[in-house]
Amino acid sequence: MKEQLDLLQQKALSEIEDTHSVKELQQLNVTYLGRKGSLTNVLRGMGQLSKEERPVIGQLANQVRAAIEKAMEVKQATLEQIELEKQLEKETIDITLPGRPVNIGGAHILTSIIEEIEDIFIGLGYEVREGPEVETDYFNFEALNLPKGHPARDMQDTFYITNELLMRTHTSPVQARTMQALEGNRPVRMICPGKVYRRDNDDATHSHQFTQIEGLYVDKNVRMSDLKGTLNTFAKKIFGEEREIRLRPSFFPFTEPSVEMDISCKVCSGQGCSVCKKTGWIEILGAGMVHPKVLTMAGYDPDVYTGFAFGMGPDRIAMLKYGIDDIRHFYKNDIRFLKQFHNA
Ligand code: FA5
Repeated sequence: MKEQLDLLQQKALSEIEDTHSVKELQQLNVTYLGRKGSLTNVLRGMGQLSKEERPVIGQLANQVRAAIEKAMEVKQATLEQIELEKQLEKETIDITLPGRPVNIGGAHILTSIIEEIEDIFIGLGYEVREGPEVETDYFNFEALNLPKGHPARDMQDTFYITNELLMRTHTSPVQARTMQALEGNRPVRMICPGKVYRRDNDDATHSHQFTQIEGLYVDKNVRMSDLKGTLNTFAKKIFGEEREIRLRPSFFPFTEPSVEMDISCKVCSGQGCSVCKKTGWIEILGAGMVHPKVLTMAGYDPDVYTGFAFGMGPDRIAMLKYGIDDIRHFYKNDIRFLKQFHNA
């Protein structure tokens, strides 16, 4: 029986040594030490032993059990360590791999140009105001000296929502709103950027939805020369010192006299080319002295206060500044186009 136990120990230790996984080791534990395992099997023959032999073999069996258990413990620790190392190796992050590129967004070109224009006018002492895009017929037209049925309403083909509500066709209603809010007794110096809507057919220079920036300066003794000086300063700041401006007589029902402002063509420096249609000049805004009727309707006394107003199209200004040949690029959201101006 002693040989049997020695043999069992040798076999068990060698098999333990050869195992490659914790699972195999657990199986060996059952095979050798389990209730129906090899060691239990050998000990079943103890009954046939003499009284003297029994404690000797019993002690030996305990030593064999302890040796097998110890070997299993050591092997288990080794196998667990190996498995841990394998897992760590599998989960290692290769910090030398290049990272995935992150797409960084940027302001839309129209947002950038509007902010640039805002900065210029803030520098001249103007405040920035906002007005609603869904506007009343009263503020969009009537308060601007365009009563119902006035032929000049046709100059701006309108999207009506109801008879009294419409999508504003220009930012000029904010003039009337601002003056009314100030109750006719305080000077005004404000600009108002925002979206406007017209039933224009889309082409290279027209969009049915575009942006405008309104400007309004009302105080005592505001003159046409102040308007010219302001627009000249603005044009040189936005387009460069070498650019010239030209004011042409025009008509708007809410200003008298009215003008349109042209800027000397950047492409041909005023010589005449296809961009400026051979004239050397390109129109960017409408302006004029606020009509006395508009001042009166807003509560300002035209014998005390005078003022000028202007309305420009940032879309057209951005096109001129950056040489963009089609206004529709601004609204297509093609990232390849927009990306070019992220640092503009
Ligand atoms: C007006 O809208 C007047 N409210 C401007 C004004 C304000 C005059 C205050 C006097 C005093 P006009 O329709 O010309 O005017 O438009 C002004 C500017 O908006 C134009 O010079 C042009 O730059 C731009 N614009 C007009 N229509 C379109 C369009 N369909 N697409 C893109 N830009 C346009």
